Amino acid sequence: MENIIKAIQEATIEIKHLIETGDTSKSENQNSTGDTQLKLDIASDIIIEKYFKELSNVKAIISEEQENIIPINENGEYLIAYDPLDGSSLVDVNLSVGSIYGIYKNDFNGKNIVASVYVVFGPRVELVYCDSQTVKMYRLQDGVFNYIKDIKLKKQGNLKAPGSTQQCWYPHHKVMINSFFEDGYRLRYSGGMVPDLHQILLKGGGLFSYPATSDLPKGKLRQLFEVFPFALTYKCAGGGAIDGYKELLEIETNHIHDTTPCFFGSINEIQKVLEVYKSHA
Ligand code: AHM
Ligand code: MG
Repeated sequence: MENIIKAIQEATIEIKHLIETGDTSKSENQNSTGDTQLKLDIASDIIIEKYFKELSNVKAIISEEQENIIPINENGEYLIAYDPLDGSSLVDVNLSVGSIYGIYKNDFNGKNIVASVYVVFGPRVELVYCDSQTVKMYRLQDGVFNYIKDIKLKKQGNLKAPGSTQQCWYPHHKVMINSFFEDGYRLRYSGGMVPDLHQILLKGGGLFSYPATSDLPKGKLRQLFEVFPFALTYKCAGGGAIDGYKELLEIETNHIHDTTPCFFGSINEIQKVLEVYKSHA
């Protein structure tokens, strides 16, 4: 696993440079989900693939930006799914973005995730690594990733990051979100899941939601590249991660680009979501 983390660190340093100097315009391609790729998405995908292709303990990789699984070494132990530059459309307005990596064994599904990494590119570059036990944060300083601290969520926080198109929220979801605000929660939503989830983790807790909506009944966020890595991180930080009804890491993946509704948060907030959603099942 150490060589995978090293590869991610090296790719991160190159992607940081790309974000600082690269072209933020659109390419002419679409990814599997139908999003028009930015030139930055494609370039960061190429950087990551270059590093992972060198690793003999990696069996295969799959990127949010590519249609198919890329085999690396038949005898490798690990499978890696990654979103090279999540929230890339925020670079041109200079908001934070991130990379997300899920490391799996045997098969690409929630039950088989063994580690996760995300990187936040903000005023500082921070890398958060979860090995299924602890959640450790590192900061890039003078070209080196220095350990900063372990991350633990409180049982309850006061931040709320409510994603998706509000016009398409189901009535019970709308009532639930309003009730969080009536209870004193403060709105924190940038449109980049990496910085939004990082903020909730570091400020002690709260709730991030990207629900099922009338326009996207299966949500928007992709299971393998975005949802499962953060589900593992939140669980190991002492919080919860559900699709509204059950644990995210227990849901079935039928296709590598499947999406799911998702809620990540401190355990009290996750409990409240379960109560509201169960009463509308
Ligand atoms: P992307 O992978 O195309 O960048 O989309 C993922 C992003 C997440 O970072 C964020 O939480 C979500 O899309 C925001 O979507 P919305 O604007 O619909 O709330
Ligand atoms: Mg993404």
